[in-house]
Amino acid sequence: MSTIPNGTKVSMSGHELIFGETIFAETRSSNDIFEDTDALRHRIEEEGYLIIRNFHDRASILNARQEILTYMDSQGVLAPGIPLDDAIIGPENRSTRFRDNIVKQWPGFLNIVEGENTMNFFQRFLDGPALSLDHKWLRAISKGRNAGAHCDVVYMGAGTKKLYTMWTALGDISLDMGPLALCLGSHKHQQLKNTYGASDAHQDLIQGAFSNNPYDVMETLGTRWASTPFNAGDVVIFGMYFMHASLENTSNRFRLSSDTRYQLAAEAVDERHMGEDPDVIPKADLEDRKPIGELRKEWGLSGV
Ligand SMILES: O=C(O)CCC(=O)C(=O)O
Repeated sequence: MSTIPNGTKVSMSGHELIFGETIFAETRSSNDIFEDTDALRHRIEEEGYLIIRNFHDRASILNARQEILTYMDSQGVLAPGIPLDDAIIGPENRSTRFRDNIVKQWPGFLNIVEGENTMNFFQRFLDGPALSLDHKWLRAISKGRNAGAHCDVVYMGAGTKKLYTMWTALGDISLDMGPLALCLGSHKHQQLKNTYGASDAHQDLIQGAFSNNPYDVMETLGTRWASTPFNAGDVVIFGMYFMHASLENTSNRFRLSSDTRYQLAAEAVDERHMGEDPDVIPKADLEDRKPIGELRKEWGLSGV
C-alpha cells in the first residue's frame, strides 16, 4: 500500500484536510492477525476498526463491479464512449444509492456481501451463526460528494448494538476518489455514546450526521481523522459507535463501495432494515428533522 506524503491535501464537505497535520495516514491493517479471532476482537475494541486488505478476491469484486457499472451505463450516468471499468462520471454528475430491489438482482454483488467468505468470517468473529441486514447500502459517489461524520447506531440501532459494518471497496479507491475516513478514538467517547449514540435518527426524526465539519469533530471530541487509499476487495469493519465519514470525491471517476451490516442471528434485529424492500423506511426531509446543532447543545457537545 502506498505511503501518503505529508502535506497531501484532501477535502471533506468543503473543508480542506492536510495529511500529517489534520488527517493522518496511520491506519493499521489487521491482516497479520486475521486468523486469530481473539486478537481481532481485542483490536476492534481497542482501536474501533479493522482494516483487512484483500478480504475479497479481486476477481469477485470485478465481477460485482461489472454488474453495477452495466446498470449505471443503462441509466446514462456514466460518461459515454469510455470503457465501463473506468467508471467516468457522466455530465449530470449524479451520485446513486441503489435501491435494494435492484441490488438483489446482482449475484456477483450478493456473493461479496453475503457470500461464504463474508458470512464465515462473521460467524467466526461473532462466535455463532450470523446474519446480514437485508438492507444493503451500495454507493456510487460522484464528484464533490462525501458522507458527513456520523455513527451508524443512529440509523440502525433498534436491534442489538453488537452490529458491525463492513465497508467494502468495489474498485481501487485513491485518496482523491473519496475513501472512508476514520475518526480515531471516537468509539471510546462515553459522552458521545450516551447522548448522540443513544438517539435514533428515524424514530426521533433528527438529522443523523453529527457534523459536516471535520474540524468541529476533532475539537469537540478530541479525536483524530485518518484515511488511506483502498484496493478492490479491501474492507473496513467497525462497530456502531465508531464515528466515520468519507473524503470528498474530487476525481472524475465514480467511487463504488458498499456498507453492509452483520450480527448474531440469535440477537434482536432492527426490523426496519429487513424485508423485501427496506428502502421504504419513512424518511422525513432533512429540513423537517430536528437540527443536530440544537441537540448537541443539550448534550454538552456543541462544536465550533
Ligand atoms: O461510503 C461512504 O461514503 C459512507 C459509508 C458509511 O457511512 C458507512 O459505512 O456506514
